[in-house]
Amino acid sequence: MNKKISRRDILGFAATGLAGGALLLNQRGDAQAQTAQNASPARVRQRWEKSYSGGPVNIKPLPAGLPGKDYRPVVIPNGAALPFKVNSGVKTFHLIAEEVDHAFDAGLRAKCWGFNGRVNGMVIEAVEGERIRIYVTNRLSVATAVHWHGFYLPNGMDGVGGLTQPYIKPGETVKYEWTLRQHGTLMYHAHHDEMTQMGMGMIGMFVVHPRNPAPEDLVERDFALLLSEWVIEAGTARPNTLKMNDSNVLTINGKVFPSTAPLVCKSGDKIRLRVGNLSAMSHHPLHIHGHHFRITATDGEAIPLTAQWPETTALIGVGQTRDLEFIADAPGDWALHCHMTHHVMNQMGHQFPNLVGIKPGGLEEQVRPLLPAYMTMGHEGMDMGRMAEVMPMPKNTISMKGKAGPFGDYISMGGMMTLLKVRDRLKSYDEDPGWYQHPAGTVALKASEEELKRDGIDMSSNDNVR
Ligand SMILES: [Cu+2]
Repeated sequence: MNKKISRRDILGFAATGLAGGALLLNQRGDAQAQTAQNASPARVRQRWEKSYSGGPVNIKPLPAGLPGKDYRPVVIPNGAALPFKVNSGVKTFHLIAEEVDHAFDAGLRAKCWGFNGRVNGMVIEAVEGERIRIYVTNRLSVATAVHWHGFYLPNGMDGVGGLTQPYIKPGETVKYEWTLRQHGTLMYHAHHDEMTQMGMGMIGMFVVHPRNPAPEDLVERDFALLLSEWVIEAGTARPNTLKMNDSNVLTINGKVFPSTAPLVCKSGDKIRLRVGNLSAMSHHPLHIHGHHFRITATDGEAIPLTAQWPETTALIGVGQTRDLEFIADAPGDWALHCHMTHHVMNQMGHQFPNLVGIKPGGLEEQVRPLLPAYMTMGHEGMDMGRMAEVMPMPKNTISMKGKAGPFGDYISMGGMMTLLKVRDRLKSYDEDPGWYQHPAGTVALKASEEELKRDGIDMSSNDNVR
């Protein structure tokens, strides 16, 4: 990985011919140019070696990689890439730790801690082989330190407050600098008073693009998604980071559904979801509908094709990243969500007694003076979505439910959920294409009398289903 990028490599990169892309370089490249010789060691590694730790420490840095030329930037729903400058060949970033008045959703704001005005959504993007310098300014009222999670770097750059460096005190700016000897999906986060500072939102994704990408590295849509969890009690203005198990706001890039921006794709696009989890206590089994993905990398290390794991649900443990890749070949609006059912609920959905099967009558009216958020859960006959819409809510809260969908009915998920919107035709990747228009006859609708009769479904007896 520490060799110079050659013309041959550049041709190989261009020869993959990314459909419709603003990329890249020299389009005269031939398809044969890309060979294993310019693949990174991570991709061709066949067996255990003496060291996996990124090779020699004192390698000569490669020139700073530039978006559109050396890499296609990741797509960051509800977020942004941290800007950079190149100073004497060193890619230079300025990360600012600060308080942020963050909107999780239209109905819920909280004073969180984040970076450069964003909570969970500020992504650092860089390129393998380049030298990076990251200034971290502390605008909080407490000391901090920032750890680069999963990186091969000199120990003193590792960012563990008190262990590998003195704290970054309020008002101070500290300089981190090293040469990137790896590529992959990595993360960064506060590493001082961890429970408080990470719980307040001081986490982010750090994507290092390969210097000489192999054809299989290139995708049309490369999404960065960071999972987290919060405890924000109804009506309060700050996350409660002391609670261990009662997270009630589950987020992707700091947003809950329906405020999570959809992942917009064109039919046939190759998609990569770079998913990280920096929740306090929860692992998240992220589940996709209508597609299968392969887990192509873990914690910034590529998995050989023969060992890739096909899944529809990938467990993203705390502190882990997974790259999930698939072809978006099924047009539609597909749910992409954590499969823990409590993690696709919003704030108000978790703390009610189980009254499945009862007829509540006037129960809610009687209970509500005592418990303003009270709503009977899951009993027969109530339209839960409507209820969530009309019931009076405490200030600064989000209801348990998602939003009205294309059929007028409520989508009963919130929290850690987004939509994968795959379309044959797209005006722009940057525009929500609206609800999917299903071709006639392809929606599950109420069966007609004729259909029931035709297929011998006898509604007057249970004999045919027992
Ligand atoms: Cu989850």
